[in-house]
Amino acid sequence: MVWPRFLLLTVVGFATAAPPLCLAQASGQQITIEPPLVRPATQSLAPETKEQHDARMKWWREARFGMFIHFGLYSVAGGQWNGQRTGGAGEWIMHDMKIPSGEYARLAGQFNPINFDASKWARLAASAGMKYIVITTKHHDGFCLWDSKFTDYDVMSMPFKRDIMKEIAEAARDNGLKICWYHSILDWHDPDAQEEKTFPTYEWRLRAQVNELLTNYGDIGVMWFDGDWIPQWNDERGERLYKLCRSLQPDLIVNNRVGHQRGGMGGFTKAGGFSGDYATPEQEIPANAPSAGVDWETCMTMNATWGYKRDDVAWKSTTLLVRDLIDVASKGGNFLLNVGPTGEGDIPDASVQRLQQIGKWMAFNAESIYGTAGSPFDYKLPFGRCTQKPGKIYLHVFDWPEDRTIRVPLGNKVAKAYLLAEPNPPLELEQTADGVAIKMPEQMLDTDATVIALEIDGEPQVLRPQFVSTPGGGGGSRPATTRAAATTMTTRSSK
Ligand code: FHN
Repeated sequence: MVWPRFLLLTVVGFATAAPPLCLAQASGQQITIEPPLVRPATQSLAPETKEQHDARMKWWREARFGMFIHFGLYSVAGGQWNGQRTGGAGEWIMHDMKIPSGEYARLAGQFNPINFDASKWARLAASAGMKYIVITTKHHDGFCLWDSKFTDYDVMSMPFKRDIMKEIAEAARDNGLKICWYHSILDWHDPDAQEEKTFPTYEWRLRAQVNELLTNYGDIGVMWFDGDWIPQWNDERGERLYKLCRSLQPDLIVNNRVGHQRGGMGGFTKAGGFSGDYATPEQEIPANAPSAGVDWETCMTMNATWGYKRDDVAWKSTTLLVRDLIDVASKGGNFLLNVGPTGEGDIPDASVQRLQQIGKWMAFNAESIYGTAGSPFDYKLPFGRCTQKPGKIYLHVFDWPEDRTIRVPLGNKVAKAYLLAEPNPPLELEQTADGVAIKMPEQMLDTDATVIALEIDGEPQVLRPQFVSTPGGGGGSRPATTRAAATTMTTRSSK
């Protein structure tokens, strides 16, 4: 440890109340910190105009669909410990099976994902129509999947000795995808993260590692923080971390779990809380479109676990996943769909199949998802969902009408209606006082969802049809669509 430089860094870069001794003590290793590794963090961020904010959020809002990857030591365990199965999610096995930290850390010696092929993962995401990847750099168990100078609990100190963040960042870019980092504030491994007395030391290390992740791997799209519910975390620390992130990468987007006021799995930040750049519902889709201007992203598992769990075969159908993507887009949100690779580094076949099938649907229908805005109808359409673009309305038909007629309560003149996947011949349509009636072919083109495109003049003019009882209710206040929650968590009470 080179004191003068260390002191220098503390003053400029990661100013928290950390006593300088902590680093060496924690890992018992002599660490040399290379300036100029850290650029001084500006404690204040220039206020952003709406135009600047919209420009920063543009790629993300247009992307709509991303891959979430939970990969780490828990992938090696695969949901089992000493032959016992965990009742919770794979990535919570250390906590749920009360595995002593030292015992769990021995998994690191077995972490050797020989089949890990970042290009294969990135190609799969791209082939599914996904536009960005959010991968775990460090989950709650504290193990780091990149080359960190601030701990020896990382891949470079293990047999594997390959920087996973480096490889996946390159592969993502080679496949036209944005690379984004998931990073857990909760850390079961770091001794200083367990109580308030030592937490400032951990916070120093957290900021130093976030600095590495935002300095050593090129442009990062999103910092996806998690584990924000711990009692030691608060909005003051969150805002400081947010500013550090944006000072290192001004175009970066940071989720609301950087703060401490998230309202549970619903994922929206309570009024007055520090909300980062967007809300993060988990395993659920809001019943109605959140108020305009609120950016949000639902993250969802394909089975009932985020991290790999050998015996979890509760796979959702492709139809359900395609319709969840559409449902989210129809309410103006993004969909972050998860994969949990095995300890060998393979993405489970069931996930690969579903992503390839979603990719087939997107191959014909992506235009009705990317860069769209949510439905102009503030009520649920009986046949499915709706997204829009200037001059275009996309009807996503889930339920094929018995009388082969789709009725849309739209006052605009519709110039043309056609099946997005089979535009010719255009569909017959009739305009009435109640809107437009579109004649459908006999067979549903795609049972996951068949998309009809309407070319309209001007802004959508929404009529209030008979089938809507209460304004805006779309059948009254429906509960959010919740999919099987992954785990039973004790420490989640505050979430
Ligand atoms: O505890 C984590 C969980 O393991 C997983 O990472 C999800 C993904 O959003 N987030 C937390 C639960 O809210």
